[in-house]
Amino acid sequence: MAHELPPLPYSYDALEPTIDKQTMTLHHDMHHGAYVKNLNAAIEKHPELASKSADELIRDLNAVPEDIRAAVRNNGGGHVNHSMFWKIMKPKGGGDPSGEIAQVIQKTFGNFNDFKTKFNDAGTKQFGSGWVWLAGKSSGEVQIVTTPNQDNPLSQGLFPIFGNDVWEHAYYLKYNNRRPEYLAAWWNVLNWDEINNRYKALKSGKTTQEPALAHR
Ligand code: MN3
Repeated sequence: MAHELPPLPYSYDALEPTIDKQTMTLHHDMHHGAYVKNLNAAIEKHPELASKSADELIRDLNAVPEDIRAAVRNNGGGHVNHSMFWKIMKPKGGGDPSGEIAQVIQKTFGNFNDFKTKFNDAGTKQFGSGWVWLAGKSSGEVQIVTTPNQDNPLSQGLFPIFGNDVWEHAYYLKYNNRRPEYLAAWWNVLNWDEINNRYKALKSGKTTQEPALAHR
């Protein structure tokens, strides 16, 4: 069975006005669609990897044969990153964080506003294409990290609790070159329930079985 593009869990216009319908359509169908297609094309050359989830593949890139390693890193990463991204957003989302993640943010960063400022600042400074994340260790400790291209914290031994896509394809149609404006608006569509599910998965050590993660 090949890797599959997961359907968007809401309609293409559901995140308006924060993220416009055309951006969502292109981003999901074309960009994420291409990562899935290219990942499958790479795996076809090494059928022994067919049973591995995309998470497993990018968690241990050194175990991937060299001739497809870059393709798996970019497209497997793209698949995992975007599968997370659609789910950690929702219509009428946003507001203050709730549950355990709210406590962790307060403990680590002092308060939610300071955390948002640091996260947005890191996303603004990520040169070129990439992602900004809240990533965690299995101990439950969290930190803000950025990754270039479609790299994922899993490849550095950290778990991606949630992240924002700062590739221009994620915001350019509506925000043009104003990345900080997109970063600031994005908090209005966050799905804190899903983010709490991901944090619980991290702490319980069930991150490879967690259905919130991208599987085939
Ligand atoms: Mn993207």
